[in-house]
Amino acid sequence: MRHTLGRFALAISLATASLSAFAATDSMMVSDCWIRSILGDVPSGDYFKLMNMSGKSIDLQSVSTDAFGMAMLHQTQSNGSTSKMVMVDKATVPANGTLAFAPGGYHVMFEQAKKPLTVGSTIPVTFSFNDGEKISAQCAVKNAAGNKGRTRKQARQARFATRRVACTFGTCKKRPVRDTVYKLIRVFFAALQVELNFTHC
Ligand SMILES: [Cu+2]
Repeated sequence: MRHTLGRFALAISLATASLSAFAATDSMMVSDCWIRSILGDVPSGDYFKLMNMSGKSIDLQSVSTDAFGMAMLHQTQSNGSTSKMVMVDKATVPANGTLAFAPGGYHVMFEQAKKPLTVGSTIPVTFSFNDGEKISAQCAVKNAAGNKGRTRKQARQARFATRRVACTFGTCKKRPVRDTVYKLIRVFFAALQVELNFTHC
């Protein structure tokens, strides 16, 4: 009973801390799940955290959703300067440990979207484990930059706008060198019209 209460308290505190949805069985919890929406027919990455609350290691074997025709477990492996993506048939979550699916590491690749993704919406995703358990979690659709609606550029502009307001009221820290450098960088990229491209992983 005490164990169950502790687990409940843990789940509540985690949910409060991250303000994000989670779903769990007795032994496993899925949290912070999000799907990267990329325009066009580019595969979408799915990222989340797994927490194994049991004394045995558990393998994530597959992930599925009605929103996509295909889902694969991938791992980005890098050796020095190059990195490549390999398909894996499982990802092991250590006993009483966690495993993060995150850009640059383990990720799920969704392909063949049934309909265009809407940033800000959620998609139900089912996670299947080798102990026979399945967990259904709601995954937030975010844009390529990994936030709920702003592009990287918009987020940066918002930060600058906040700072401008603070400076108007004389409450911002003076940082003339950094501001000049940022301005030069902005002018440089604006001149080049550089657009950052993202891949699903
Ligand atoms: Cu991949």
